[in-house]
Amino acid sequence: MSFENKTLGEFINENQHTFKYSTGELSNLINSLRLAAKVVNHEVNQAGLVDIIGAAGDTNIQGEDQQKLDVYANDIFIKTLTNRNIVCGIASEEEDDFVCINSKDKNHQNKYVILIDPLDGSSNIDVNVSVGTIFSIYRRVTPVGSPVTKEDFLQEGNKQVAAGYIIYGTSTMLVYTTGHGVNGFTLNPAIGTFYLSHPKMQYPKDGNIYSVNEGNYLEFPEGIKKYIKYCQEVTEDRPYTSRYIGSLVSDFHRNMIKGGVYLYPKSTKNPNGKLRLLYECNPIAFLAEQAGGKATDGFKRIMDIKPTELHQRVPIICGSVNMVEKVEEFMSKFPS
Ligand code: AHM
Ligand code: MG
Repeated sequence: MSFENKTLGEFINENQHTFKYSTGELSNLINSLRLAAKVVNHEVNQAGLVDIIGAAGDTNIQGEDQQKLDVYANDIFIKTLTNRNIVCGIASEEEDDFVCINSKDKNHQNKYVILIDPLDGSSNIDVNVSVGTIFSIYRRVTPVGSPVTKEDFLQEGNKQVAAGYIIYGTSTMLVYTTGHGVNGFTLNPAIGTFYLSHPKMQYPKDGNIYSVNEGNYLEFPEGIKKYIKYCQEVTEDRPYTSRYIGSLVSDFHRNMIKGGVYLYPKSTKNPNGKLRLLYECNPIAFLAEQAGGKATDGFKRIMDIKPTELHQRVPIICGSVNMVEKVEEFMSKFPS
């Protein structure tokens, strides 16, 4: 990656005309996410300095309380988007209810709502494993100028206008789609600029990686158990390799580059799976499809599920088309 690569800012400007309703508002929104990502990245990268700067719950040298990183990330994303007056509502994994912005200003014209998981996989932070931010953006369905309602957030994933994630890993990347393919940008931390490093990302049609928490094996439905055994069978092109970080963004990112399938199925303990439809599964499904992959709950397309709750959970299987379809084959033969 060099200075010859396009920057994220340049890319956003150049592609603004491809948005269906081009007013610059969505570009501003993505620009704000870029800014918040850099702030959160800075903090995540200090997490290892916990012995020096103090752990969450401690008081730092300025007498401020040290926040847990997921709470910190939530504050940064909400403040950045609120202060820039860029969306009319935000829903977050960290907030019980959605946040309405500009509810008292009848003249506000903001059209977009955002749903966000500010720091997914945060249990991995203490052990220096990658975490991520996931976001999903919709046009509001209630009239512009009025306070947002639940209806604006409970939209099917197929209505998303943009979605993406930021991965705080060995390098920090912002990967997003506005419905015209998936592009990945890597942060050059020395100068604080994201450069286009992964243009037009594509899921390989096939792969040999399966990613699932096999500790839950005995609680999985029969179809998933049979699929896992299929992955382990010795044939010409199997056994597949098992890779599970336990950080959705990282597992998804690796599988998109190398080819693989990620599964968080239902289990007897979690009858609806664990992951949240609106700010985890839908944005991941949009990215998967835009990269030529697939995302289902084992039977139907994730993006066609009609949401009923802000924090609703659904089972998810996503990744390389042929691998996801193989899982669906097992699920239809052994549905319970
Ligand atoms: P979180 O939103 O509480 O961080 O949980 C989501 C994470 C995903 O990143 C990851 O894929 C999954 O939970 C791992 O769950 P498990 O530990 O049950 O395998
Ligand atoms: Mg999460």
